[in-house]
Amino acid sequence: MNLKRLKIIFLAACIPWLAQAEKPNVLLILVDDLKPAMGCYGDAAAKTPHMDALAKRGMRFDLAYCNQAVCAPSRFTLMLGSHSTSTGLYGLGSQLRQGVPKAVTMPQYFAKHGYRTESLGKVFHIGHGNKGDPKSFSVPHFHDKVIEYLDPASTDGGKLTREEALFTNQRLGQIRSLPRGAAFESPVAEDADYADGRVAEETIRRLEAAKERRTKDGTPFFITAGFVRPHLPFSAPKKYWDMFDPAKLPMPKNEVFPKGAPQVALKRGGEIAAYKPVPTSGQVGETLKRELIHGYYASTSYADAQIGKVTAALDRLGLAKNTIIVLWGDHGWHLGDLGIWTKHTNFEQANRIPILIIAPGVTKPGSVTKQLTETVDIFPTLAELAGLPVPKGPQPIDGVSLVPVLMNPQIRVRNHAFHVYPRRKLGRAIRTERYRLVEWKNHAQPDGKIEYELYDYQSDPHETQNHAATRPKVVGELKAILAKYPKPATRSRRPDKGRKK
Ligand SMILES: [Ca+2]
Repeated sequence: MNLKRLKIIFLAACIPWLAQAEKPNVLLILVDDLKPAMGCYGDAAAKTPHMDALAKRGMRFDLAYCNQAVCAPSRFTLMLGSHSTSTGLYGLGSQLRQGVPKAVTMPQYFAKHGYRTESLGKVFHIGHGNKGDPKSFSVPHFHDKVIEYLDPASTDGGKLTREEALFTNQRLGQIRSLPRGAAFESPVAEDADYADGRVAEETIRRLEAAKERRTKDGTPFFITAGFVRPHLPFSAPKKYWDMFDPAKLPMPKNEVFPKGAPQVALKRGGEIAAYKPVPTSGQVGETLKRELIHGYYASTSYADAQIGKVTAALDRLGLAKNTIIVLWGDHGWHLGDLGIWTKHTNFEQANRIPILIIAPGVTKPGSVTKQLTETVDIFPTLAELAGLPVPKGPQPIDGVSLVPVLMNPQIRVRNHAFHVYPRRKLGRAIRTERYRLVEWKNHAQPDGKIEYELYDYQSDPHETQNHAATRPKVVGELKAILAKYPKPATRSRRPDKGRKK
């Protein structure tokens, strides 16, 4: 008997639904721009009781990283199990079916194996020329807004704002002629006055229908629910803002770039400056800084409350015992640390993400692992948990299954995480438990200058210093890991002129 067969028998013994040949359901919860600013990750300021409760039910991944810190590419890596360096899908306007026409996405793969797949809210990035991927789902996508305002003052009295236009594929060639919308608003409002409340309500209706279907004909479900806060603008009902005393929120401690970091790695302004009253230079004053941080925490609590409604419905319907739940943030967020706001960097705060996995009968409640994890690992992990064959693409599958780790948090299936961010050069990063190496290289100019960053999270957790010049041995070891990665795919063309968001 070979090892693979033994492993299947072992797994079948461990996972009740494999033994009974009964497929588990999957509920994938995506949260836009959510860094681990959550109680369960030790953030004392955060108020996230529902996500904390999820962490208590399964496994928390403490060293989880996105593969690229921007919405659309990050979601492609999740849905394909492929790095953007394998597909060329680096941009907000990158088109999945142009770049990888025959790709079989994770939900498509589950559908091929008898699942009914559904999607609600922000799943694939829609906007900047992108329209989602109908092939991935059994039924039409339930679409709702990302950029949303209730207060007319936020939109110059109801005008179409730049970000609203970008996220709804309107006036894409004339974005600069449109007014900026507000960075935040806090009206007295009901949860369902904003998209996340409506997405939660519809997800609950879908779960109810899925339960009936499962009882009637045994069809398992794969439902992906995408929540948009804490993505900007921080539009959330006042009651969530009122949960915080802004004077007590943590302010950034280090607001300067790391010493010795190459220019190409750095960022000022960008997305944050697309919202008023942020100065167009992107400089954020002290009062505004506190308001933005307040908005991020309030928006996170609002999203958390919607997630709580969905998980309560799962329990009420008796689905929790055979439903795998994954909670994932699409990338991290700079809250003024290093003087940077939003994402789009290769630094720790933009790339570290929350991942929670609850696999009934596999994960122990309240377990925690320091296994380095990437977004691309979720596809092969869910496939194995569901007893499906190992996904083979046709797109390159860069992820590894985390099932051994789910069964034992001490086990290691990889020794680093890989992520990238493209600027004038492509920044490819290797994150180990202790270090991060970033290589900035223009692959179209092999003789061009290559620049390196090295951060040591043991001695310098806040990235105050680039150690690349003084630690050649460590740089050499990490470069050797990077050298094993294939040559990065060239960028798939962007059909529009939308900016990075
Ligand atoms: Ca995002």
